Amino acid sequence: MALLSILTYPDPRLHTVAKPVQAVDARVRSLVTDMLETMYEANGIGLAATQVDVHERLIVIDTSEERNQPLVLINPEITWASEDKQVGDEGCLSVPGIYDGVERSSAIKVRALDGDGKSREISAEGILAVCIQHEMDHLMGKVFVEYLSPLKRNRIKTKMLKARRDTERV
Ligand code: GNR
Ligand code: NI
Repeated sequence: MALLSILTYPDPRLHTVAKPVQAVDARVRSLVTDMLETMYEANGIGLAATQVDVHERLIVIDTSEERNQPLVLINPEITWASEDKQVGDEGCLSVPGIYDGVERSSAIKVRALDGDGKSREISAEGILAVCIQHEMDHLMGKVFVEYLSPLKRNRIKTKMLKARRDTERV
């Protein structure tokens, strides 16, 4: 097990488009373990491989209150998305301290391989649907702040760069 470091916006590597996972082998299972550990340690409800600088289509999620229901989605594809949309406040481990509204489909169906390499289709609504859409955006190189106005996004960018400078000065 190992904690992985999480890239922070505006790191250009966050805009990399991930490639499919070729095989759910020992390397991938070990990455899943490390990503789950990193997500739990950071108190996040999801983590995409992109955020730990691995550009493969793999995400881990746990939206349970008890933090004991890990969900592993490998090569996820949305097979259905509701026309009905909802705006909800989002945050991101790669954009710490920033929360703002993003419009997403209220319900989705997703086909993906699980941690054992078995194909599954899951239906999601509520925070799980939001989280899956947020994570799948990461795999496409998209960070949620890109849905905000250019003004807000630039303020966030400046704030993040300043925070980075401040920590580097210590
Ligand atoms: O921990 C997280 N919380 C969250 C809250 C609302 C909408 C999306 C998320 S995902 C985020 C973890 C993260 O950055 N995943 O990429
Ligand atoms: Ni995120």
